[in-house]
Amino acid sequence: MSHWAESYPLHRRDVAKTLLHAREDMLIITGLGSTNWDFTAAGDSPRTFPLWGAMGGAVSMGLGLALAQPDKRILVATGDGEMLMGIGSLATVAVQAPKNMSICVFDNERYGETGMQMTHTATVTDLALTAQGLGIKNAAVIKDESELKAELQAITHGDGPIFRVIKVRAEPLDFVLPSKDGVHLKNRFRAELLGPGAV
Ligand SMILES: Cc1ncc(C[n+]2csc(CCOP(=O)(O)OP(=O)(O)O)c2C)c(N)n1
Repeated sequence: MSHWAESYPLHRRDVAKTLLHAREDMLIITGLGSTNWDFTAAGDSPRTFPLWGAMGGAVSMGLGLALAQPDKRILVATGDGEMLMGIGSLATVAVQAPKNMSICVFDNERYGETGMQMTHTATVTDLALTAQGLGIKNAAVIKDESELKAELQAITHGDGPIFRVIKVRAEPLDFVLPSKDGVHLKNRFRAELLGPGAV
């Protein structure tokens, strides 16, 4: 079993900050677990929808949003465990090919929330190659800050679907929880996107 992830240079909270800094009016779906805490720590926003459950559903939710809102840019930021659980959704993204959608997997090679058990990516599984095999040709791995900087424009404005695995350090961090009120989270997102009449 590989423990290399404990010394990967990228820290997930910094990655979330960098992506938020570049977001402009991008809509962001975060997967349950650490990406929720990362994006809340970096700056909660009504244009961010944190999933509290539905493990494996983040990409499907982002795809629905991307198809319904073709003029808006959509980012799904989720964990490797969450992505592995919903891996089939990438095949549907590939077939639908939304130009306005990017997916960033924060890959710490661990199931963080449940105690840092190793996921498949700690050993032999390569999510970027998997995405390519499922039909998302623009898929790659980001391993350090210079690669992240170089990829920001593609993630925020490039021709989707874009899939990036961001290798982040496996590190235990404080929980920074978004609101647990799902109705509130849904309503604030809908109001931000569609106006107050949508709630
Ligand atoms: C269907 C389902 N199975 C298991 C869980 C328990 N669970 C919650 S978060 C999580 C791990 C998430 O791991 P990952 O997506 O890699 O996130 P990170 O390591 O970044 O926190 C698990 C197993 C769940 N919420 N739902």
